[in-house]
Amino acid sequence: PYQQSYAQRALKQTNSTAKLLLETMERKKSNLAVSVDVTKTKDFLAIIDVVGPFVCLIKTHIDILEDFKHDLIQHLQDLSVKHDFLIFEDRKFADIGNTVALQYSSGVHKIASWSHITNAHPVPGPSIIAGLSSVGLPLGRGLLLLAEMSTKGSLATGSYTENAVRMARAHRDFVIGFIAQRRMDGVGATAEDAVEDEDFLILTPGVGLDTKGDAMGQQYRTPKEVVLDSGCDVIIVGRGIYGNDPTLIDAIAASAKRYMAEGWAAYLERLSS
Ligand code: UP6
Repeated sequence: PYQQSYAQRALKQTNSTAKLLLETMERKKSNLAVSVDVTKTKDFLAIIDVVGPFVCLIKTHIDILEDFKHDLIQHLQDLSVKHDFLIFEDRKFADIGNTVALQYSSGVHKIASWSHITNAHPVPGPSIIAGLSSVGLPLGRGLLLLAEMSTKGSLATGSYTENAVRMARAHRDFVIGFIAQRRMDGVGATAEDAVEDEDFLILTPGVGLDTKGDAMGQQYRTPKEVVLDSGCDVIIVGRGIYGNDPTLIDAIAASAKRYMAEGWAAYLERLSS
């Protein structure tokens, strides 16, 4: 997969959301996801409308909106159609199967009803996938496992990461890939596993062009390091695009364009390397 095009890889995906994401990346020539971590609905929708043309995916933390009302979801879905991107609620589920199924389907946010992709920590073991897939699989959704994190001192390393990949390998109908910092194809595989054609999508946060990190343990690498050197598929960028002022709309658009160009150039260089 490192040297195959997104279009080639789309053809082989069995999960419809994974296929749609890869097709969208190819169509829009973008491997950029913007993480819209703002607290006001007005800023949230304004940012999405302005970065929409440059992204394959919008990543949300829906629970940080202080004025959330359910009609926001319709606006988000309208923007997703208008600009042709998928939606990823970065919920980071981490509980027992029964609880995560309820958190995913119900509550104030009803995530499964609108989010193409969500994610989970593998820490509870395979039952978390069973719980989430009981809700998401009938809806054609996809799940990412957090195999690694971008933060300093992350505990998701070594055998934890390997076991996350094994858990995903056993649930390929629903698990489409990982939040991770590098490719995971074949990681932790034994001689009996048929992993030659394995293709997990790797979505990577901790991407920034102008700084190396923040004051709370975040660590940034460039799109080139992430896509070309580490073989990741989607770059996830938050503050690198909107900084600390979500109202500077023109600067946000310019910045999204810049990250889109950097991410795509790194991908093209990877294909020809
Ligand atoms: N995120 C990480 N690192 C991870 C997993 N998730 O940063 O390992 C998420 C954060 C945030 C976004 O929750 O929404 O990616 C990164 O934002 P930033 O670009 O502003 O640092």
